[in-house]
Order: sequence, then structure tokens, then C-alpha cells
Amino acid sequence: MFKAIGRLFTRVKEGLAKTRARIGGALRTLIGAGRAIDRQFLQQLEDTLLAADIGVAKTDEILAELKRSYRDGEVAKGEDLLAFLKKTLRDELAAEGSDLQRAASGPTVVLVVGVNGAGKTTTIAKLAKRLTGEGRTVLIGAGDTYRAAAIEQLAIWAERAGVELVKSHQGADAAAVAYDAVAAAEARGCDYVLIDTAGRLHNKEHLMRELEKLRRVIQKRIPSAPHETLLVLDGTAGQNAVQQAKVFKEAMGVTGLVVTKLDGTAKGGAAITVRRELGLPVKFIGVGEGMDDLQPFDPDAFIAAIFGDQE
Ligand SMILES: Nc1nc2c(ncn2[C@@H]2O[C@H](COP(=O)(O)OP(=O)(O)OP(=O)(O)O)[C@@H](O)[C@H]2O)c(=O)[nH]1
Ligand SMILES: [Mg+2]
Repeated sequence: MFKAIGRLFTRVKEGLAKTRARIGGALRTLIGAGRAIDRQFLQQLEDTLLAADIGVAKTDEILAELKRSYRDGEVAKGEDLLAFLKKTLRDELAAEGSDLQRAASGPTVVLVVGVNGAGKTTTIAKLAKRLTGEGRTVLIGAGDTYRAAAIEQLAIWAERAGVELVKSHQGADAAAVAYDAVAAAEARGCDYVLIDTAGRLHNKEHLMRELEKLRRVIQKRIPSAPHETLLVLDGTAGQNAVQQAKVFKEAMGVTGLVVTKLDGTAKGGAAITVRRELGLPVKFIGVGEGMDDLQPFDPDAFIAAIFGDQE
């Protein structure tokens, strides 16, 4: 068990290597020399936090709080500062757990939304693998009927994850596919039904209308569904992700976030910003393209990984 946790921790750590190199490296340089906390130091710290996409508002808040702590003698040297930063960021992230909400009875319906290329389809495949690994039965609905390639991509992923796929042809009514998937999951007594959606349509209004319709149609079958609406955000989108999240939250009643591609970016801090500005919990993070590269979001592991702590 401890070994498994250790392995998981290592994966998250590897995935966040770039963010760590950015923040951790810069901080060590800043602090290592036993520097005084002066104007230049604060400027460098500000640059470091902004580069990791902690966000302007949060960075200002951290610096103001740091100055106050310094004046009051709570923070005097580098190690204090590090502890202070970790605690501030961790508290920000630890508001609630990352478990998926479950249906009281029948299948739990998870709708996965997000802009084109964010990682929705990949996340569904990873989630299916993870849930089947926990002994759950899963069915996937290919609700992205906009692109033919999307249905084929999902068919390959579903086969690899060993789960059933409900699909239709390109251009078919996405809501009808979602309805059929939920009906099939009910008929088979599945624990979860994961529904993929399109990330791009003719325009944004069209996309939002289709997603709303999809929701309404699912509710005809199960009034309490979807039990989770996960918004997938590309972690490399940095502060743009915040804007996307706002649009989807308003239109779709998003209940949680998945932040992907954190292996390929120094901007892991966007997870902190989105959490803060939208009040939405980060449920999972994507740290690679493989089936096992989706991890439940763990604030402690995330902060430790960013700062390069030892296990
Ligand atoms: N490095 C890395 N790549 C990822 C991650 N998640 C997804 N990707 C890659 O991002 C690309 C887009 O992923 P998709 O899952 O197809 O994205 P999507 O949101 O379904 O895209 P559309 O269907 O076009 O809207 C693929 O090449 C994935 O392999 C991740 O956590 N890390
Ligand atoms: Mg897709």
C-alpha cells in the first residue's frame, strides 16, 4: 500500500517536473543564497509565481501577506518563506475532496465537456481504465458526433480499457447517443456511464446549445443526472483556462475540473487560479498521454511535487 502511494507520488512528481523546475529552481536560487527579503527579492518572487501561472490576484495577495509576516517577524529567512508559500497554496486547494459524486441508485452519469483539444476523450479513456481497475463497471457514450475521427478514437480507447461503447455515426444527434448510452448503462446495471462531447461546433453558441440539450435529454432518463459534469482544461492554456471555465460553468453547471497536460507545462499554477476564481474543485490531473496518466487531485502531493520535496 505504501509502495503504491509512493509510486503514485513519483508519477505526479514526474508529471509536474516542468512546473517544479520553474518554481522550485527559482525559489532555491532566491533563498539558497541566504538573501534578505528586500525589494529585489520580492520582485523575483513575483516573477516566479506569475511565470508558474499562480495568477496576478493570488500573487499580489501572497506578496502582501509575506510582507506583513516579515514585518511581524514571523518570516525571517528562506525556509520560513518556503513553508509560508506551501501553506498558502495548499490551503487554497484543499477545500474539498476529489472523489466523484455517486448516484444514489442506478448508474452515475459523468458528462465530460471542454474546448477542442483540451483532452476530453483521453480523459474519458483514462477514467474508464481507473474505474474498471477499482472493480466498477463502466460504459462510454460517444457523444462527440461532430468528428468521425472522435468516434474511432474512442472505439480504440474503449477497447483498450475493456469497456462497452455506445456510438452512432458522424453527424448523428449527440443527445440521442447520450440517451442511448444512459439507457444501455441502466439496462446492464453499470456503475458509471461516461459521456464524451464535442469541443467545437460551428460556433460557441451552437456548442453550448447542444450541450444543454444533451443534459436535458439525459435527465428525461435519470432526473438527477448528470451527477458530475467535468470540465476538462488544458493546463498549458494558463490563464486562458480561467475564461473557458467561466463560460462552461455558466452554461453547463460544471461540478468539477480535470486539468490535463501538466506534464508538458511550467504553468501548473493554473489549477490554483481556476480553483480560486471559480470555486470548482480539481478532481483529477492529467500528467501524460498514457492510460495510467490520470491521477486524483491531491493538494499535498501537488504542492510537494511543485516544490520538489522528498517523500
Ligand atoms: N502530454 C499530455 N497530453 C495529453 C494529456 N491529455 C490529453 N493529451 C493529448 O492532447 C491531445 C488532445 O486530446 P483529446 O483527448 O483528443 O482532446 P479532446 O478534448 O477530446 O479534443 P476534441 O475531441 O478535438 O475536442 C491528444 O494528443 C492527447 O494525447 C495529458 O495529460 N498530457
Ligand atoms: Mg475528443
